[in-house]
Amino acid sequence: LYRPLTPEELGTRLSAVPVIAGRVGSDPSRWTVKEVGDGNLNLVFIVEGPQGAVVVKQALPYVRLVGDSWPLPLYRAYYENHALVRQAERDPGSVPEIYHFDKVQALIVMEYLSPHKILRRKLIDGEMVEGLGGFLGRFCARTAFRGSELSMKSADKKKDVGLFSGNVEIPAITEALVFTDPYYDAKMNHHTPDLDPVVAELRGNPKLKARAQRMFMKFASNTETMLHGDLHSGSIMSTETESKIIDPEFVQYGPMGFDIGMLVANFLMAYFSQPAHRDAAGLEPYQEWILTIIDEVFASFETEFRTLWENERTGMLYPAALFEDQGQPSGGICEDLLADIRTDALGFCGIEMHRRTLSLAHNADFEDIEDTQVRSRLEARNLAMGAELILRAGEFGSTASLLDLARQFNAK
Ligand code: SR1
Ligand code: MG
Repeated sequence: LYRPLTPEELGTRLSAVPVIAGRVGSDPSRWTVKEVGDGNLNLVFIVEGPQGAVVVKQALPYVRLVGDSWPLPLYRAYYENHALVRQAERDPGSVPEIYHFDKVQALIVMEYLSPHKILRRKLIDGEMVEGLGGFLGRFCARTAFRGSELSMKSADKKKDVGLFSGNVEIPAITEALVFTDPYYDAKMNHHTPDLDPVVAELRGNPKLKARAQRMFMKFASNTETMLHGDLHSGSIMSTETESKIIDPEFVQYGPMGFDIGMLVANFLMAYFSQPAHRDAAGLEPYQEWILTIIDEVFASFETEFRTLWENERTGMLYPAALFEDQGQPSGGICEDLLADIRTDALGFCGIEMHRRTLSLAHNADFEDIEDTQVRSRLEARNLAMGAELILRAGEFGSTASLLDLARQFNAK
């Protein structure tokens, strides 16, 4: 019954869906349909008509990046839809509005974000986004806190963990491509040739691999909260003043530091790749702007988390009665938890920085650099900082020390 859509057939096949007809117009012969998916997995169509536009995202039964030799279940759209519903509840306005979900066709019809552009592209093009760090930090804090037993009733949380545990093959991608493949000569890996000596050094470091495996264990075995699961700059769409989070199909329950760690890694990769994208005059101010975003992400995450801790601690964890009733403020305990989340985040951050240069799925920040000597020089800085973060994750109590380390590697 499932059939992938084509731009030619989409009008005929979806004209009877009331919400599409209502938003785009009832006569499909007046619709224009473009397939614009440039991600690794799905089809994405923009459907425009006399009354407006919607986006139709449809899962393919295989990994688009690789082809039908790598099958992938369609049910991931079901989990993505559930994730979007929860994110909209936990951080209203942060994700596109969902209009319709069709389980059999594995498709989601959602708000067309315009004039938004994928953030990764904006970062490559040197564009700034107002309020970006604050928005992202608050999203990570709200979804982390409100998706955990700090806020949820234990029974609801357990039910939800059960629901999402059916999403097996998608986390398996992260388990292989993010946590395992970068650290050995896996079949689908590829890297810029000049990096060979750097890669050999990383893969020859047992301490580094053991730390990465420890982070992997936390990712695989810890169900603290519902994660976005793939929060990179390709999963964010922005205008000059507004941002939205898209694409939570890698949703799973996992450690609170994972999303923020991935996010920061993608800003660091944007930072390290800049010398290939900017002329000398614009380079330093733009790189420094990227670092301010990282600072704002951590600052707003922590501020928002503290506010939620004070006002919304309605779950079974850290009940106020255990502390305040005995005249013992719980603020210090929240700070300890935030410090643990930051340490985890920086470990995950280093691993994401490695996998985007060593494993299967790279990113345009580096891949768009045609001169492979320039690319490998910048990627080497990224790999070296990633290794420091994995090995010394607990040593960056202040974001300033993290940003200084980035500046040091950038100057090498
Ligand atoms: C085979 S999928 C490769 C990558 O694309 C997604 O965006 C995830 O980041 C995944 O690791
Ligand atoms: Mg994606």
